[in-house]
Amino acid sequence: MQIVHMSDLHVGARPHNEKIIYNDIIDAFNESMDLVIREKPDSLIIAGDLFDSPKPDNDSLKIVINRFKEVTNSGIPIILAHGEHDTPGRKESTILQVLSSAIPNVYAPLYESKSNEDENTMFLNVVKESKISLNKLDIYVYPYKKVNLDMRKTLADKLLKIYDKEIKSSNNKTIFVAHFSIDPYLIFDAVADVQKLPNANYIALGHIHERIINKKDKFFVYPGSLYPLSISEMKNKERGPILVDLSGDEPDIQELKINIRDNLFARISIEEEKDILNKLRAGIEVKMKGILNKNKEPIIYLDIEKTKDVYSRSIIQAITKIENEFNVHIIPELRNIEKKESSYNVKALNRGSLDPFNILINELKLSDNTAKLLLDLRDMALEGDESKVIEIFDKLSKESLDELKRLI
Ligand SMILES: [Mn+2]
Repeated sequence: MQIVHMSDLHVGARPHNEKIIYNDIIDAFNESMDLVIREKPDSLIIAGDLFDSPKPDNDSLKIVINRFKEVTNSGIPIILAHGEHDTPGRKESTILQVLSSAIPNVYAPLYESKSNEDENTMFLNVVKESKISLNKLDIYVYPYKKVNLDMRKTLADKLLKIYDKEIKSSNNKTIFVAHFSIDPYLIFDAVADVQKLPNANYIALGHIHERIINKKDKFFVYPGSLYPLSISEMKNKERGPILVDLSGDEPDIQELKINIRDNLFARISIEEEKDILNKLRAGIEVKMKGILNKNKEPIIYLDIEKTKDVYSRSIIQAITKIENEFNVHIIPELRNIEKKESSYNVKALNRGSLDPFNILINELKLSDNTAKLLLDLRDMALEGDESKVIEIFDKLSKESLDELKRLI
């Protein structure tokens, strides 16, 4: 008897508005579904955050529906737990319930309380209705409620005891599925401590984006995020679905691997315009030595500290050059050195077809000089440098007045 356990896929996420990561996450999802179909487990369990949003974009939705149909058509039922990201804030049907209505053998239990039941009856019903029985396997899906932490703690205190009781009374193999943190693994939003987890044969968790495999006392697993969604998630090297064999006394797990590109982090400091290229090159070169996946161009999150004499735009232009030189994708974050006390970040500028320099020249037919002055004006205004702003205004009125009048 085998199941596949996944969590925190975050399909539809587009961190830093990067299309490359959006596509990567979809690739990671597709690759995982290929593995699931290949392994043919008795069920696929997703312990929350299948989607990054309660209203995913249509492309994400279409891909998930098509792949889920393939999975269920090959005889693998899918059990979905609601997560923080794919549960809507207000009372309405969830996207997971929509999937469950649309595709046979997709389950997404979420208890809706009835007005006439007392509290104890309700808790009992929550637990009973969260149970999915599939061929000698009882799966219990803990409900995710979008309420504040104190309320979720109170709920967990009551529900986990009832789950434990119910699970003990089962004659089948049991799986408990939940999307929450537990103390001491992630304290800040833990709903209970680890001892409170019910005594199921296997506990399929989600929410913590780091991979945790615990075999002592209670057997539980956090598969971790399928793809690194931020710099803090990069240290996780193991990514992919968890294959769990429940035939023996103890679950036997196998970590299936998917092939994602490297996500790295580098930090550089630029003090003068003339150093931009060399500093970028040096910063990237060091990181390129540590690349594990040689087949896919890596993503490098580049934290750039700069003095205010260095224009953001000059850095962004140089980055495009460095990306081609090293075959990397850089996600820049710019900060001014002088302004450490304020947390103000100079956001990276748009590149490619939306490059504002190109727009000013090609669309508005401005000269290079005027376009440069206007962008400098924008940069200096963003960076709050009043004296530079006045200086640029002065230049514009001397050198570009005729051009600008033409635009009015
Ligand atoms: Mn998540």
